[in-house]
Amino acid sequence: MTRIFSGMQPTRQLHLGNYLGALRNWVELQNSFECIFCVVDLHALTIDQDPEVLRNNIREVTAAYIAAGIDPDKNILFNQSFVPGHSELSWILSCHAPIGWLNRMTQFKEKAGKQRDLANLGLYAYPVLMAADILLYKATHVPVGEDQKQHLELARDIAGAFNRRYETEFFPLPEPQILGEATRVMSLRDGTKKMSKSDESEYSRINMTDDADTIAQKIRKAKTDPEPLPDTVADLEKRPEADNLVTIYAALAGQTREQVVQQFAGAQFSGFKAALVDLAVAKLAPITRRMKDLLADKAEIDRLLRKGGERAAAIAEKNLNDVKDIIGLLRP
Ligand code: AQP
Repeated sequence: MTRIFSGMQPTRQLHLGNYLGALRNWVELQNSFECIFCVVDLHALTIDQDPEVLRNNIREVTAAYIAAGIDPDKNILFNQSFVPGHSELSWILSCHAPIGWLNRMTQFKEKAGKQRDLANLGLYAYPVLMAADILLYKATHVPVGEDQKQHLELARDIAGAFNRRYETEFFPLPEPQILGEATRVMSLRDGTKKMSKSDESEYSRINMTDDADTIAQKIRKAKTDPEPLPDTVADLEKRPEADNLVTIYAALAGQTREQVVQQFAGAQFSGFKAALVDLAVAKLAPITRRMKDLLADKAEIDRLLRKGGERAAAIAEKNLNDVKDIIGLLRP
């Protein structure tokens, strides 16, 4: 049986990378598979949070999921902290994950920076909590952007280590699903850096809540080189900013990069950017409008999260009890 699990952190606003790299693919997957979509609010605690802002961001990410097309009745949509099993399984798995495996995680190295000793333990243990999120539901597939590939490999390693230790096949080994043209959307200011919520520059990303004027301004200011668009994709190889804009266009238009390059071959970037603005606004504006409508009724968002949380908790409780039985924890 295929069961999909994926999530996003409610740390600031979602951006085009989150949308094209993950969320938009979820919308497709919900038509064919059983899906569990989570707002991973416990993960968000790995950075300092203002409680009121965090509460709002949890509702905003929920609204973004629904506005992008996730059906909260058909799928399970909930916030992670509603289901205590995530933290509990995370502890159990952390006792099966050698520190050496965690030391290899590049995201921790990047986020902790030079002052590694001052980074919090949660940031270090983040991939184990992520493994618990997935394995708590015995999910088989996890649609993510390319940046999460290493964490997914760790989740597979931990599941395998658990299965071997207890001579069981209890946990499926979850498969990453890295889908679409835009698996790694880059910063609009630096084509070698991933578009990220935590980038200091607002001009590095397009947020899902940006209005048409802001989107236009950010795309117009996006870094490019002086050359016009080439006529083959191979010629984009050493032009990361140009490559990124072509990739974004292709993903938004539902085309391949080859098709985009053929359509705009020889065009100046000023003209291409104008076409990209129109396309981005046309695709994002309806989502932004729907998000605003949804956020006007916070009680309804909370109700949907609670309903989804209760459905998630039922699956989680059964699986966690099975794990406790396997490892010898008494359930008197
Ligand atoms: N630039 C990106 N291109 C493609 N996919 C991306 N994702 C994130 N950035 C890009 C995918 O979005 C999903 C949710 O990510 P997250 O909320 O867990 O945050 P993150 O991966 O840590 O990325 P952010 O948004 O850049 O946040 P910060 O700045 O806090 O690190 C994941 O599937 C991810 O792959």
